[in-house]
Amino acid sequence: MRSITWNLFLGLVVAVIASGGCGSDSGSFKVVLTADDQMKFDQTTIEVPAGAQVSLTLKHVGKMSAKQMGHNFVLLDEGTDLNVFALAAASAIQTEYIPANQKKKVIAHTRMLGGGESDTVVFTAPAPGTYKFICSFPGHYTTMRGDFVVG
Ligand SMILES: [Cu+2]
Repeated sequence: MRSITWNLFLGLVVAVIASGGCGSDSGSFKVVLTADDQMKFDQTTIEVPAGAQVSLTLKHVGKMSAKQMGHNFVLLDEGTDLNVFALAAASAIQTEYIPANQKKKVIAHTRMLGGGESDTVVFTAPAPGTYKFICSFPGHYTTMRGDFVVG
């Protein structure tokens, strides 16, 4: 019983350290974004300082598999036509819905995740401006999109 309590306590400490939210430490700016089985990100605006090294973690907090309800985070360059990108992405199943012919438009992206999974991508924030991020799983970008503001 005692060890169960202790393990629970340790688990909590780890969870608190791991959760983070938005914040910065030693040069890297941490962002934690979640996605769920309702085809939604928990944030539609992400703000980061210009020039920051961004460490962005996407957590799929749902239960569905990557085949049914896969989610990723794809940050697109300014001026990217979302409809054109998403259409190309929809047929890029071999490359986790990152289309090879649109790769130049991708600033950073995570893996495609199923429920319970997470992935972190580290990248340097692009020039100040407002960029779009989406989930490139077929059909998801209509609800899973937001502004990535570098300021
Ligand atoms: Cu998705």
